[in-house]
Amino acid sequence: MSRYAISDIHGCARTFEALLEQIALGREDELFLLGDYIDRGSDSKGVIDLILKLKQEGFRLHCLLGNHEALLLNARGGMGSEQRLWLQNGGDATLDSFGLPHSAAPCLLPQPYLDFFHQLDWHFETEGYILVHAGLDFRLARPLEAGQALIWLRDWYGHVDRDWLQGRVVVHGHTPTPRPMIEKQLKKLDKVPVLDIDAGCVFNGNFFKYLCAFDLDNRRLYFQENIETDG
Ligand SMILES: [Mn+2]
Repeated sequence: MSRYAISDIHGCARTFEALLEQIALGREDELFLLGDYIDRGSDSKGVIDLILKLKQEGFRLHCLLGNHEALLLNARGGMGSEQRLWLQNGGDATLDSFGLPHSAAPCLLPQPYLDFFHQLDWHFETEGYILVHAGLDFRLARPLEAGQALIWLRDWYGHVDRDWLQGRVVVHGHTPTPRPMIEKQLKKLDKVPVLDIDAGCVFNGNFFKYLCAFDLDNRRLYFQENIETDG
C-alpha cells in the first residue's frame, strides 16, 4: 500500500490516465489530488469523469480544492466580473469540454460535476505530511485555517516554521516548477520540508509539460510527459 499525491492536472485527462498507469495505482493505495483539475487544458470534463469513475470503482481518492475550482464556484451564477475572471484563467477551455458556450454560467454544468466541486476539501493531514493546493502562510497563528491563502499563496518558503510542522512535510502544487527543481527539493526534504509537485503539465517551456506523482511512503517521484493531442 502506498500513498500518492498528484496536483494541477488542468484538463490533461490522457496524461493523468497515463500517470496512473505508470504508478500502477491499486485499490489498496491512497491517491491525494491537490486541486486544479480543470481549465487551460482541453479535457477538463474528462479529468473529472476519470476521478468520479475511480471513486465509483472503489479506489481511495481524496480531492482538494484548487484556486481554479474556486474561480468556477465563484462564477457559478453566470455573467459579471467573476465569470470574466474565470474565463481569463482558462475557464473557456472547461466550458468547451462540456460543449457549452463561453457565456454559460458554471451552474449549467451537470449536477454530478457541481457536486464534485462543492465537496472538495481545503487541506489534508496524513501521517508525516500536510497536503494543500498552494501553500501554508506560517505568519498566521493558524495556517491551516487561512481559507483563500491555502489555494492562492505564492513565495511562502521564507516563512516555513519547522517547529510548527513537527517533522511533517508540506506537499503542494499551484506554482509550476521545472522538473529538476522538484527533484532537488526532494533531496533536501530533511533541511527544507516542502515539496512542490506542480511540474507545469499545461505549460510550454524548458522542463515543464510534466505531470508529477509523489509516492509519500517511498519518497519517490514519477513524471509523465504531457501526451495531450492538442499540443
Ligand atoms: Mn493553482
